[in-house]
Amino acid sequence: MKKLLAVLVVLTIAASMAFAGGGNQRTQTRSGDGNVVIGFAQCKADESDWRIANTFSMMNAFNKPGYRLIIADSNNDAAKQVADVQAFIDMEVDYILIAAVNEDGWDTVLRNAQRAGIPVILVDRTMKVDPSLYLCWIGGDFYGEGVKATDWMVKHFSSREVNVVHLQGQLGAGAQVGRSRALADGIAKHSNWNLLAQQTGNWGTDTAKQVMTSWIQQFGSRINCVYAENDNMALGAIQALQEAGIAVGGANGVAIISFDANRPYLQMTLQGLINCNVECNPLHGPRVFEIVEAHRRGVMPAKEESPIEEAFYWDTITQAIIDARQY
Ligand code: GZL
Repeated sequence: MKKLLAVLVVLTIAASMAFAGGGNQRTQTRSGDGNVVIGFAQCKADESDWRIANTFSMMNAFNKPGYRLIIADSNNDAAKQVADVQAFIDMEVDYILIAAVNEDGWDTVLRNAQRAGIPVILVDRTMKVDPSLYLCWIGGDFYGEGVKATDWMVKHFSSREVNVVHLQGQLGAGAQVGRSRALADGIAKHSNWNLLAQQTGNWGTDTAKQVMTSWIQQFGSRINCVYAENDNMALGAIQALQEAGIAVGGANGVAIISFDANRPYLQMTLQGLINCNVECNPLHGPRVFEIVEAHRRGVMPAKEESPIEEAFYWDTITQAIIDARQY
């Protein structure tokens, strides 16, 4: 899958049937072939199961007559991603979509896009810039997702001592910033919550497993909660605990909190290996396509938009719930 994705990302998606546009300014396109050219700056197309679903959602949504989607994969290199966006400006694409590796460092290049008259849409990840520099943002409420998780911790642990270790996403990514802040606020509010350790697992299973293994050596059975900022890192933590012979999940094992709620990990929630899995919807493609289509007809989108997201719990999830999921 990852190899296939890597190949596909290099290819530009061109359903190059000429778009016989007429009408007002926005129906005109800049490319010589009449296609609406979309430059998508993706952070790292295969950084996680979530990101793979997100990349395919975008590719499928823009695989339509009259559109050409060009994906630039920054491999989670923030400086390269800014350069990718500048390259899209120089190519005079019609729209730029960005899933930002990092919240910071975007002012200059977004001003360049604005001067070039190219609308910018933020997909998934937030940025710390003046909102006038982009058309709109669509993504999850990352702080709200974190609060769903800490609310579950209150219910599960009530007044018992909580010794939590925190596997963070890539530092500076909007999702990491929001989810981490929610845990920090929870720890500040509850005197029986102790943060034993905190480190990035860069959204990946292998890195998370290494980090968790070192924490098990350091803290052993004192750890009774893992706050993992995505499914892939939760899996790494579970693997490390199981290899150390430590009980995972359920009512009495080390409590596992995860984010994304991709189907394979909801299966693990049903098995009780993950206690609380907070959804973050990766399927932004169709909505972003709608926003572009409407904008070309002169319709301005809302500045911010977040899909409805749920949380799933080991003691209430069912197979029917999982089977009904889209991803
Ligand atoms: C969330 C997204 C995060 C996912 C990770 O919106 O930015 O990036 O939680 C993904 O799985 O890699």
